[in-house]
This record gives sequence, C-alpha cells and structure tokens, in this order.
Amino acid sequence: ANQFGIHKALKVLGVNSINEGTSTGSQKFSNGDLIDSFSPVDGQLIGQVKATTKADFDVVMEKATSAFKTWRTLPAPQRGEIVRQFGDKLREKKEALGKLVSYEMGKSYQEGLGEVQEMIDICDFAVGLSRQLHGLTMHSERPGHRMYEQYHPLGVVGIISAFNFPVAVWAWNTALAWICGDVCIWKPSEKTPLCGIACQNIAAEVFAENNLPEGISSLINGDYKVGEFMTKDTRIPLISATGSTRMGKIVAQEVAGRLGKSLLELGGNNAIIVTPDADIKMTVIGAVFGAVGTCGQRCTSTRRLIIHESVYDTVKTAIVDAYKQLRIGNPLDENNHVGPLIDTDAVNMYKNALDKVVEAGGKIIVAGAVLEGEGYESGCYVKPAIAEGKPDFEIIQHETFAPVLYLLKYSGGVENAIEIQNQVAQGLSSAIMTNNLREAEHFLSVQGSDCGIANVNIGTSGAEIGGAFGGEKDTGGGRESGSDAWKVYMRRQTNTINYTTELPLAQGIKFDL
Ligand code: UN1
Repeated sequence: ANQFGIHKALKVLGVNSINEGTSTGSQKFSNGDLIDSFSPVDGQLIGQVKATTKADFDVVMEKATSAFKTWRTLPAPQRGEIVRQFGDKLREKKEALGKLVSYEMGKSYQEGLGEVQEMIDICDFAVGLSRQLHGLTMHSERPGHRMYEQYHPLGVVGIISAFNFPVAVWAWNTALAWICGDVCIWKPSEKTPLCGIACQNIAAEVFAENNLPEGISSLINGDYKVGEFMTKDTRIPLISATGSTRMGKIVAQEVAGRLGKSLLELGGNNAIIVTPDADIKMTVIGAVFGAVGTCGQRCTSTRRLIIHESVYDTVKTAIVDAYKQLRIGNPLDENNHVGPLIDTDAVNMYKNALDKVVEAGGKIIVAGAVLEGEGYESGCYVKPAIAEGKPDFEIIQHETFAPVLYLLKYSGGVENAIEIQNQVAQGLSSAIMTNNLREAEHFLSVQGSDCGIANVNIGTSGAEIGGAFGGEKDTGGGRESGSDAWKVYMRRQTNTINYTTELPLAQGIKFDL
C-alpha cells in the first residue's frame, strides 16, 4: 500500500505502530489489551491501539466533567471559532485522512476524501449555527410577565460510531455538540481504531493551541464492553450510537434504564422504486452507485429495487450491463470502483445472503464470488451480486452489509410499490425514480414512504449534511447532522419572568393570604 503514500499519511496524522487508545486531548495513556488494525485492502497490520480500561475511563470522565465547567461558559460563537479552526486543520489534512480512511476501512479513496469533506462541511455548518442556537419567545397569559425558552448544554456526550463511516459520523456529532457547549467522549469502532487516533490528534492540537482544558474531546477504545462504560454511566446524559439494530436495542435499553437520552442511527433496508415514468439512465447511475459504493456498507446503501413490470426487463438489462463495467480492487487505486468488505466475517455474511436468497426460491442474475489471486490476498474482495426475489423473503427483510442488490417486481399503481417498500422493519432512506408528478407527490405524502429520508430522482445514498439524517422504526428514530438536529445536544429551559409588584397565579387561580 505504500506506493499510495500510506506511510506518509500515517506520519502526517501522528499514527504510530502502537498507539495509546485513551486520550483526553494532549494527554494520552491506556492500560488495556492491544487491538490490531488490519487493512482489508492488503491484509497488512497497519498498527495497534491500546484499549481503555475502566480505570482509564474514570480518568477520562473526571477530565470531561471538569472541562465541561469551563467549556460551557465560553460564549457559543467563541466555541464556533474553535470548531472553525478544527475545520481548517481538516482541510490541511484532508488527503492524509482520506487515505487512512480508505486504507483502514476499504472504501475508495474518492469516498474517503468525500467523508473528510463531510467533516469539513459539518464544521462550517456548526460555526454558523453557533450564532443561531435560537429559542422562542411566548406571550404570557399574565400582565407584566415575559416568557421565553433557552437552550443550555447537556454535559458529557458519549459517541459510539461504526466502521463504515469511521470519521464523519463522529464529526457530525462532535462539531454540533461542541458548539452547543457539550464535551464529547468517542469510542470508534474497534475495526477502525486508527481513524479515531488520527481525528483525536487533530482535535487535540486545536484545543491545546487555544489553551483549553483537557477533556473537551476524549477518545476511548475497545469493544462493546468499553461502550458499556458509557451507556451505564449516569454522568453521560446523551449517548449517540451508530451501528446495527441489534446494538442499538441494547444501548437504548441500557440508557433508558437510567433515563438518559439516546440518539440512534441504525440499520437501513433502502429501496429505490422505479416506475414506468423513470429516467432509466439516471436510475442506473443511482442504483449502481447506491448498491456497490462503499462495497454496499453504507447504512444508506441501496438494497432493493422495486421495479414496475412494464420496465422491469429494460432496467434489469441496463443494470446487469453496468455491473459488467465494475472494476474491483485496491480502493486506493482510483481506477477501481469497488474495494473490499471490512473483514472476512462480512464476507461470510455476504455469502450467506446469496445462499439464503437461492434457498428461498430467488434467482441470482449477477453471480457473486469471493475474489482470489494477486491483489486480493486479504480475502475481503467480493463481486457485487444481484438477485431476483420476492419482497417477503426472510433474507430480503434483513440488512446485509454487503453489495447484494435484490430486484423486486410490482404491478399496478405506485401505491403497490410503496407498500412493498414500507413492509420492512427498517426506515432509513428511500427513493423514487419518476418524471410523473402524481407518483412523486404520492411517494412523499402521508401515504408514501415511511422513511426518515425520501428522495425523488436521486438514489438512497449520499445524503447532504445540511438535512437531518436518520430514520424511523428499526433505524432508531434519531436525527443527526443538519436542520435542527442540534437540539438533541442541549437541554431546553422555559423561563417566566414577572416584572410587576403583584404575583398573579396562572390559570386565574385565587390564593389570597
Ligand atoms: C452511514 O452510512 O452511517 O448518506 C452514513 C450517506 C452518507 C452518510 C452515511 N452521507 O450515504
């Protein structure tokens, strides 16, 4: 991989062969076992990270709690200025970080850069927002009274992120939480711990340059047990977790048990509806990128195409042809479209999905395969596959985090396609390809898509940071990133002020003494 400048990137990012996995900023320490980070690109050991022990975590909590007392008193626009500096550092290190994301996670270098761009964009968004943490004013029912609401920071925010967006999802959370006056503790996926080290190094530099206390940004590392340090800790009012529905249900119960808040961004089972009025060329681009981009490992990846019977064969042929053009290989080589899956467990899930769809009576129309030979030594490279099936097949109800696309046929009106689309447990992203206004509006209406994201003439993946990101049902209900997602990182307070010499009671109650 070094021909692609990986060693230089690691150096720029301050990632060593052995790294302290616990950090409160410039202070780094860690007493847990070593976590290995192997690249799915070439199977090489990139580096190791020392996991966080409970005792290490207690130090982090102490620093975070005390840093919060300082950070919350900084005016929000000044906090925005710190986030602006962080965004500038990300711009400087964009190529290096994009490369590490690509090498450690396996997505294409272009997508690695795109992910860092999302971090930069959310910083810009947060900087502007730092002057717009608006509440409302209300009219009091009593004379000489004023009522308004204001937003205060929550405190320590715990972030648990997944391997597939190893840096951006942290930034969506942390940039907003910071301008809101919160301090953050981040546990990245144990499959991409070096991305965590790199990001924390960048953040630590900014806080140190501004003489801000340790603990505004902290990093912990390890498996779900380290995540539990946070979910069980009553000093953490909000846990933001991204990952599988299985993980989300455990986190939600743990956090709800202590009446904490959780922000969940879990699995998707995203579909594109292709109607008789679809632009086929656009459909093919949207569907193919959605299904094979990031090797099918986005929570917004396209898993199902629900195609009208009248255009079914045309769409099928066009997509099968497009799959023939796909180049699979080292994602750092910009000639390739598709990189590896994250690890061999993921490869097994991919193989299992293909077996299951055949067992259920489905038909494979683009065969899958685990690639072997030169360049594929890691054992993580697979061929994107397409299968035809029925909407209610068990396996099609599941999110398989791999490039397996299911083609489903519908007949009659668009409402039939919408019914198929909505009949899965997940509700993240959805799309319709149509030039028919009635169909598009129906899809967006109350009787339409039940997902958090519903697009017209765009695929399911690649949402912009400016909108609220998240979904319903098994997707967890959380919203991150743009719009008013910031509100979840703050506590709301309603204030009523009496500027008279009387004390009239609300609801007209008389209480004479
Ligand atoms: C994720 O897969 O967890 O919409 C996030 C997209 C990206 C974010 C995906 N902007 O595909």
